[in-house]
Amino acid sequence: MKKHILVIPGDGIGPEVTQWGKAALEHIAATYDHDFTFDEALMGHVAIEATGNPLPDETLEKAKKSDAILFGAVGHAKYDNDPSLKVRPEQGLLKIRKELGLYANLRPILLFDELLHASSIKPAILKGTDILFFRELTGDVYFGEKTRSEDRTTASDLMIYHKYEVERIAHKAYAAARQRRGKLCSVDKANVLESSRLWRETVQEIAKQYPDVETTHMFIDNAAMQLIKDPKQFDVVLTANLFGDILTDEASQIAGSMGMLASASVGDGTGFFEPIHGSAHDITGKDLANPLASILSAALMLEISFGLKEEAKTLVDAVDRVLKEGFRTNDIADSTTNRYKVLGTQEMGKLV
Ligand code: GGG
Repeated sequence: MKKHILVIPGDGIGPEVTQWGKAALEHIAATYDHDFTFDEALMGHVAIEATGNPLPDETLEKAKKSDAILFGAVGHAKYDNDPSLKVRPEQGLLKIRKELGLYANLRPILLFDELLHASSIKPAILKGTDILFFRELTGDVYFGEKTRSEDRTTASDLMIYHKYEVERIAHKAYAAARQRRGKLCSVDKANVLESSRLWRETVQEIAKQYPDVETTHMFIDNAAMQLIKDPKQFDVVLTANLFGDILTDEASQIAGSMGMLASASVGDGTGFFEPIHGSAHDITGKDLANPLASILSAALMLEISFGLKEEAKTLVDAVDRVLKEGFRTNDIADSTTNRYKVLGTQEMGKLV
């Protein structure tokens, strides 16, 4: 198979981990005789530094022409400490999602048995958890109008959804639920928010087209609690942009670490694959980052964008084997025991 892949390493630990997602793809190409070609582009803080723009035109053009995109992370502490800065790295990520029509962000909570003890949640509660989150990605407060009063003492972010935005991601989530355990839980805050009432009404309408899927609705506050109390109750979780962002960071603790969770953003155009973690400037350049989420993002690319299921499984199995052999990066090592072999980013990437 011939495919052209754009790699956007981004900021902080992005380049360190993306190097291994790309290496995994190269290894798969060599092993299975595929022809994968690669190009690279800037986004985020590094792009602002080089061009003044978090998403340069050149990056967007390359993205539109590629068959899939492997991305690292965006962000820099400088912007967090100075909220008055108008141009921010995250704007690049939001814009590329919008421009490529990437409205559905799939975040599988893949729980490797070997990591049952890496979580602070009891293994008996976690074992058997298998959740697929559908986070809406191009609406909500992320894209609604933002205001700040002249005296700078009042601010607002518009939480806005259009019916078609809920419909299109709901169809994708229902289609996935059909292929899985046939359960879909839609998460909202319909007791308080009008945009959530539209969300719930729309999901209820779409549900009628999928009578074989069992639909439930849950308020976000309850969902956050249920996720750590009884995660096995969930199969597909469908939710809005902000709620999905928060819930999946919480869910990463089920998988043992933020460093373990991969994601796929899909919609109208080129698929976009990235770890859910951010740029983690506190550990950048220290060989401490976990490259597994990038490798697992490469696996999602193989399966979702290229339909290469066996190749994707090869990568997931490689991660599983390395964990079974007792190798860990710092974030998933249990400091109370010395039975694990703790590796840096480079060694872990090479081993997989
Ligand atoms: N790889 C994910 C990443 O870079 N996250 C940083 C970030 O600011 N994300 C915003 C979002 O996912 O909505």
